[in-house]
Amino acid sequence: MQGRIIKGIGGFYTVLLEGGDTITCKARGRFRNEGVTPMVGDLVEISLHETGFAAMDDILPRKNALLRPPVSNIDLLVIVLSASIPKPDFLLADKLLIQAQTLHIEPLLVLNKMDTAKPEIAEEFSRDYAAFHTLLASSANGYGIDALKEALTNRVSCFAGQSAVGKSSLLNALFPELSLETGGLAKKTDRGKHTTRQAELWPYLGGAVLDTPGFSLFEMSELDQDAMNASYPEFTGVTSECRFAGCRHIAEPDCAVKALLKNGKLSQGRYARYCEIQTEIDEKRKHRYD
Ligand SMILES: Nc1nc2c(ncn2[C@@H]2O[C@H](COP(=O)(O)OP(=O)(O)OP(=O)(O)O)[C@@H](O)[C@H]2O)c(=O)[nH]1
Ligand SMILES: [Mg+2]
Ligand SMILES: [Zn+2]
Repeated sequence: MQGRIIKGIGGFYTVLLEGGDTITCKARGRFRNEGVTPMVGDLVEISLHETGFAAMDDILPRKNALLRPPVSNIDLLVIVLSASIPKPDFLLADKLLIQAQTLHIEPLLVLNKMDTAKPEIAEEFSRDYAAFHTLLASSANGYGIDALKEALTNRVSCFAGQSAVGKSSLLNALFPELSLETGGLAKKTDRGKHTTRQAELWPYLGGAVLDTPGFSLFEMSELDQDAMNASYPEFTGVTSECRFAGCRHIAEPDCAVKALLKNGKLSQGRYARYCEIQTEIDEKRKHRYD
């Protein structure tokens, strides 16, 4: 039988089978010998024994694997931002978009807390992310929840974004029976800690969702310019017109990306943050072997 690992605790794995049943099983000893650790998200082959015991026999090839949280085979990255408090961290959103692109995960940007939205934030969001799939929502009054449900159907999705934007609250709005722990801002700034800790996939509408504590997929220093270009749909079709091959679109002359900016076809904010990310990547590269 085939299924997907949705939870792993102390060497026991909960596997979701086609049809919606779950079964608990142990990984075969050979995984340990081969240095393979099953991950939440893995598609696995399992066998049932007469004793009622189930064993995990094989792990199917992974489409992608995230470092933290350790999960695999993610189809959709739901990047949640807040339209009021906390002020949206657009730089983090841009970094997550780059990471999603690099890992072949489709991104969906959700601006939550629309019930208390500052109009200028909603405007900036819509302008900066016009090239992406976006959604306005409020877990408090249910606005946008049906559209979010539709986006999640039949996919394995991961919720990411800064603390207190309402990731767990959106999940609670999607699954009223879940009642995930949510936290007020005051509680969080006390200890600067995230409310959400463990990694677990929740079966949902033919797919599954994951609420993630902090998020770091890989070292950005490993990115090359082609990967950067591919992460900015705004650049599509123009980077080949830059004078220099491998143009980084910062200080180079005759740069087609800077021409986009001049013509108002690329947002000032997106470009400023792009430059900031490039600088950060350079810094990381420099200190790589420190
Ligand atoms: N006004 C309003 N408040 C919301 C909304 N969604 C969440 N909140 C509040 O925002 C606070 C943080 O929500 P959480 O769901 O815990 O945020 P989170 O993103 O899961 O935070 P971490 O788990 O720390 O990463 C809570 O006090 C929620 O009640 C919303 O749509 N509107
Ligand atoms: Mg949470
Ligand atoms: Zn350029």
